[in-house]
Amino acid sequence: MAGGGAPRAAAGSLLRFRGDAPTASNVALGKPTRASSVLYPDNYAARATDGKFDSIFHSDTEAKPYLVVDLGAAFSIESVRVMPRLDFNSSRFMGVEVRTGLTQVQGPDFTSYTRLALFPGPAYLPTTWFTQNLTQPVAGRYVSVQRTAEPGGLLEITELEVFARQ
Ligand SMILES: [Ca+2]
Repeated sequence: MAGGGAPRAAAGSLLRFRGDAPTASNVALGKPTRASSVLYPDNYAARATDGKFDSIFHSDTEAKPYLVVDLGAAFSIESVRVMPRLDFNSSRFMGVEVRTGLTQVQGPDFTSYTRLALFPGPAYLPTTWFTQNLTQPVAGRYVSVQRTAEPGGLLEITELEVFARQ
């Protein structure tokens, strides 16, 4: 064979150069999700991880409503971000904690998990991402999002994204 260099990537394969680090991607997308309650049947938990801005998870009124996504495996989480409601009710987004752990916790007490973020809120229009970039990656499989503001209320999440390298 002419040239004698390193084998070339087969046609159609992902080209990756030596030394490249994989880019962190949203590992919560499409993953199984559950919630403490759902106010309307169409606003079930997985609406928060479906990748769509025109669908929303909407809890009932509770002391500490929450949402939990199972990433399916442990990841080294580098950042998380949450998109509240996109309309005027975004102001209900208050005291929202994001935590992660390696084992399933039923809830509503997620204090055994590592806290990744506390977004005091409220959100104002136009609604934008609430983002927390972690100084050190945190290992986790289950990611909880919980309204901790007193008194209780509603938790409404358009999207939850969890970034890790795969
Ligand atoms: Ca959605």
